[in-house]
Amino acid sequence: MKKVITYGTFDLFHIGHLNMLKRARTLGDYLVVAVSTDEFNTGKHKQCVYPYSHRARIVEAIRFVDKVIPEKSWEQKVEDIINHSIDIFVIGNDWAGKFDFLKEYCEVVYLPRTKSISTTAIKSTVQNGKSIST
Ligand code: C2G
Repeated sequence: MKKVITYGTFDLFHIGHLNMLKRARTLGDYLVVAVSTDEFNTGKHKQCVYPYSHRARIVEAIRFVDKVIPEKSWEQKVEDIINHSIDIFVIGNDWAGKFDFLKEYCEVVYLPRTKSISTTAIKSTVQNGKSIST
């Protein structure tokens, strides 16, 4: 069984998140998603709309997500990869190169982001009373 892991905040869950999780899952047979805790997001200077418990439960409800764990620190990735016997680490190419040090432990794959959607864009779209285009 090929196990995949990915990390993220997944606030205001949107199609960009879904595309990433689906593509990550299709690289293997089992997908672990580490969702950033509220405390960790403070360190990322990210103020979430949804609290961790909501973000984790939404991700957990996705058919092709097999396990959700909390992301509490930048340093936990190596331990997660070892503890969960991960074969592939996947994340968006906005992080390209940042996690190459994990190549010692597993395959590292950076996938293109979904264009023209982001949590930030959603927030401003809602504030302006507009809607997201397809
Ligand atoms: N993503 C995407 N397309 C978008 C928006 C996000 O493919 N339009 C991907 C990101 O590249 C990332 C995942 O969805 O792989 C989650 O994105 P965020 O919730 O913004 O997570 P981030 O802040 O990048 O946290 O330790 C790593 C960090 O926790 C990653």
